Amino acid sequence: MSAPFDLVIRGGTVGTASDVFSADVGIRDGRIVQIGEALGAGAREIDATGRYVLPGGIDSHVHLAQPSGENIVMADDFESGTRSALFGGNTTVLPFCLQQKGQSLREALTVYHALADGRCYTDVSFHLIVSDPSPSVLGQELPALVADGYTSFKVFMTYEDLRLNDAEILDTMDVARRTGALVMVHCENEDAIRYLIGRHEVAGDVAPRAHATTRPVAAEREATHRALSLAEIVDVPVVIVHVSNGAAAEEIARARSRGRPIVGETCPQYLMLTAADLEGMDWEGAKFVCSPPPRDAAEQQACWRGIETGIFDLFSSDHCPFRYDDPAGKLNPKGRQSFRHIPNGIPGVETRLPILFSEGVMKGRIDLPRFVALTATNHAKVYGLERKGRIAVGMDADIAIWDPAERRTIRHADLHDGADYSPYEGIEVQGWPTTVVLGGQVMVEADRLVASTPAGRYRSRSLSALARR
Ligand code: DUC
Ligand code: ZN
Ligand code: ZN
Repeated sequence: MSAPFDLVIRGGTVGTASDVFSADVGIRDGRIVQIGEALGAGAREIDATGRYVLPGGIDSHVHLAQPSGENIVMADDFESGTRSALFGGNTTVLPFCLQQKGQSLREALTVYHALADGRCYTDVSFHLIVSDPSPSVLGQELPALVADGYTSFKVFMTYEDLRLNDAEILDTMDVARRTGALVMVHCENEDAIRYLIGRHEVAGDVAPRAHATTRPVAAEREATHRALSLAEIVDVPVVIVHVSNGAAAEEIARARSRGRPIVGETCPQYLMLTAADLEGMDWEGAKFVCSPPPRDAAEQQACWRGIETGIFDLFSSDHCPFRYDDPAGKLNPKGRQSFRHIPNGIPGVETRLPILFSEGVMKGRIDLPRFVALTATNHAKVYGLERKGRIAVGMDADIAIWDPAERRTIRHADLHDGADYSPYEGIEVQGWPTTVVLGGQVMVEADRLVASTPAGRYRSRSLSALARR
């Protein structure tokens, strides 16, 4: 008689967003089919004694193969980026599909699907970036794409070539109101930033550290307040992405106290880095240039409070990798002249989970269920991934098995992304996802990629649980 399960993960401690308990997990045809004690045999078995059996991470904010300016090349394509994500305990990532000005969203998606199909080591789904909200995009394309399972889109309040004005943001939010899609907003006031960049350049203050001083907390706080107000006026839920400081977090808390459905997201860089990191000698600070920029120790503590108290629902990497020592990366010829030409973004998809596990769970700031919620379950709920983010019968068998005793020092040499550095180099962590299972297939085992092919698939999404309220 054949074994009742394709795979049994036996004897581990299962963690969900609500509970922690000892159980075996039985998997068949890529799904979790039974959870309990002393399950029957599996064609394959993993002994998880002493380890945590958690939902595979869902990183709902990554950038892969995204066009990033003339002669600038992102360090990760879908193959290297998803491989790195997988080694970091993730089984699903949500990269952005960027609409270039004048381009249709369908054209942009055709390009991204061609880049991703057959090359991914995790499952993937796309958010759209709306940079050109023309009448046809808002009237026809976007509603049709929402119906096709592209149920979230991002708008920018900064970057000359991406920003939407308030009228355009209102019109784009109105598509969300009509379709049930979810809007994500990058909140920084572009005009204030332009003004400060001008002042710095006149003063000859062009080193990487000026990136932080030209994008102050006030520029993020004001834009966050405005985005929340616009969402309130249209009456739609909204995701405030990559929140870097306490004042912006307070805006979220205040909007919630008015009954607004708001999702808050923060990222490892706002817990682990500060603006002082941008002061490295010989342009090394370029390694930490991302937007919003890292702040100071007090803002790090404010972000931790947001994680501990529930202001933040999502902990994402905002993986946006560029090589440092590369003319197509951080040290491009113009970037060596002025901070404003240093591409914005840092790598982090592989280190997101170990950092939060070590700094959060192992140091007693959050418990294991909160870790699971922040890194997997909430992402699935917010972005409409109905069969993901939970260890429960019927769910996709996307599982990361963690060794909580494993101590590592983060070294880029041990990571798998396409960049040439990690902003977290030298940080010591305890706990690592040593085995990763995607759809019932063991992909990573004992630090080795054991999958012979990139088995990740594109996943269409339902409407957000928030929009369906
Ligand atoms: N916004 C992001 O979401 N990622 C990287 C850069 C940026 O501005
Ligand atoms: Zn952004
Ligand atoms: Zn981002």
